[in-house]
Amino acid sequence: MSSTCFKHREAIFTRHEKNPILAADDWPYPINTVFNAAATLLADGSTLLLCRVEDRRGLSHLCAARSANGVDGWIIDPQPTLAPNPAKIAEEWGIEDPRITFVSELKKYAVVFTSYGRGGPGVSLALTEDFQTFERYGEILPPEDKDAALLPHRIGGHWALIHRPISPRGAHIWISYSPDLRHWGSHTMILEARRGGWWDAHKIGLSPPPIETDEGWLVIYHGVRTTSSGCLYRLGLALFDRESPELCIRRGDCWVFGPETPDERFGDVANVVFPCGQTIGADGDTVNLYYGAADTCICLARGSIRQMLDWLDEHGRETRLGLD
Ligand code: BMA
Repeated sequence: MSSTCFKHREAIFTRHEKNPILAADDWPYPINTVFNAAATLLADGSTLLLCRVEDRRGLSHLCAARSANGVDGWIIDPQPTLAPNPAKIAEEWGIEDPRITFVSELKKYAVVFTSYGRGGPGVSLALTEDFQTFERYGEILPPEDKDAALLPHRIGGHWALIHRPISPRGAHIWISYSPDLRHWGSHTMILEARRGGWWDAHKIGLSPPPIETDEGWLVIYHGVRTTSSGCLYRLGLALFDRESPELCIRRGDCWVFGPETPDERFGDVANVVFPCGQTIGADGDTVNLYYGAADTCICLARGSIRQMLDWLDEHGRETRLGLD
């Protein structure tokens, strides 16, 4: 084995002592659970989480929670902020797992989320300036596809979307390009689920939107291990070329974060950590990672971009599609 990450002891992410930072009891209206939140910093420096809220029918919508420090004092919208569109069959069973990207060219936030209908999960897009009114583009990539986020600027003149279609080749991470955010092509697989006993065998997906660094796009992705008592969702790291994000430069062999605490181990879906958003601290290095715990509540863990890049330098390796 070429990687030595099994010798690595320092933690990449540190859990916040106030976890869980948001749960169903905090909600201003009756819900079942709140988890898998997108995150962004607003112009005034406050944090907005766009949370996946599951109602007591089992269907999800998105609801905004705002906080000055990103940890507590959340002010939660009194009703759903973005609800499934009743006119769209693709959203019949709800909308889930948003990712937010601020697009400076448009001066708007792009919210990419999973729309869930009888065709399966697909990728939908809405643009907003204020998280009050939304310009809905509908389903931009058909089922079965999810775990998508837009890159914050064009690459070679085209918008770029990372996503996770299910194809006969499996559940791998892809990138697609578009001239107008509506028509998508140049579909390219960029990171493959491994096979066999690996922690990220058979099913992987993008977690929060990629972080742009001088060394490339830093990607936190989830891997799913199927066991005889259910699935285990854990997180790994990979780095992609800044100008050609379809090229994976390095990928870690070991996971860097997984379910450990009771909040993460027990809930509606046990043994799940599932981040859909992060904010970057004023130092330009601290990552505030917001993750759903056991599909039941929202937790926060902190990491460092520099430390993740160093870890990939030391423990990551080049990967070749189809060969791992
Ligand atoms: C995935 C998504 C997530 C969920 C996870 C664990 O497929 O649906 O929303 O957190 O499963 O249930």
